[in-house]
Amino acid sequence: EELLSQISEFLQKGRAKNVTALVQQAIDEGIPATEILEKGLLDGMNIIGEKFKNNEVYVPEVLIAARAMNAGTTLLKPHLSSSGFKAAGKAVIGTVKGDLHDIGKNLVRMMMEGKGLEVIDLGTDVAPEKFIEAAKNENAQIIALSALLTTTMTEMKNVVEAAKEAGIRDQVTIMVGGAPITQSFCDSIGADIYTVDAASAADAAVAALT
Ligand code: B1M
Repeated sequence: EELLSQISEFLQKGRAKNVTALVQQAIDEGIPATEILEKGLLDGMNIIGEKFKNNEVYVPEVLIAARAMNAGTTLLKPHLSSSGFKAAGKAVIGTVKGDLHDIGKNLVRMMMEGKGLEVIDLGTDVAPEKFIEAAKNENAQIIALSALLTTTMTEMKNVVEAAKEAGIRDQVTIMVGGAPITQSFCDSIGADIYTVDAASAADAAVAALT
């Protein structure tokens, strides 16, 4: 517990080296990866998020905290992947156009990979045409979209429309998620699946493939 709150505190300070060292220590001590993620890394990110909202910290601090977060989750990746059933299938994933938030998207990718899916990560600020082009070229069954801003979530609708225009709408499952996304938003834009977190996104992807 002490160790996990230290991880949270170093993450808030953006100290990537300390975060990775302590995450490794926690893994070595046998603390479950999901616990390290939730009570260490995500706890720290939530506190930063609150302070960001209240103007107690600014973009540069949040950015270095996010780097520390991504460093920590990369280390956790092999341990997050749940064993058991592995699905064969391909997904393209990205954060929508205009949106640079990538932590949630990276978690979804890791969890999907943990379930055996091949995931093509298009990164952040991805235009609708890019998603469609990649899905076609890669023969992906799933397009997974992440958005963190109320101003960019509307781009998800453009991806659905682009899939229709390209004639591939029936061949792909379009998944959406991110803090501002809801089930009713998903329904309203004609996407297929909304999930609240990365683990359920991976489960839903597997279900969609089988
Ligand atoms: Co930004 N930011 N940010 N930010 N930022 C938020 C999102 C915000 C809520 C902060 C706030 O004001 N309280 C706010 C959005 C307000 C709104 O639109 N309603 C905000 C803002 C305003 C901005 C800027 C506009 C600030 C500015 O410049 N003035 C700017 C926009 C830049 C841009 O994108 N064009 C900006 C910039 C940044 C940083 C670059 C500094 C940094 C991002 C760095 C990075 O990602 N590499 C950043 C961060 C880190 C945040 C907060 C603090 C944390 C986000 C995060 O990573 N959370 C965030 C505040 C907050 O969320 N409390 C905030 C952890 C992550 C694991 O959660 O991504 O939600 P999340 O993923 C979750 C679920 O949503 C879900 O799974 C994950 C959990 O398992 N999920 C999916 C995500 N994608 C999914 C896809 C799925 C399924 C589930 O299916 C496909």
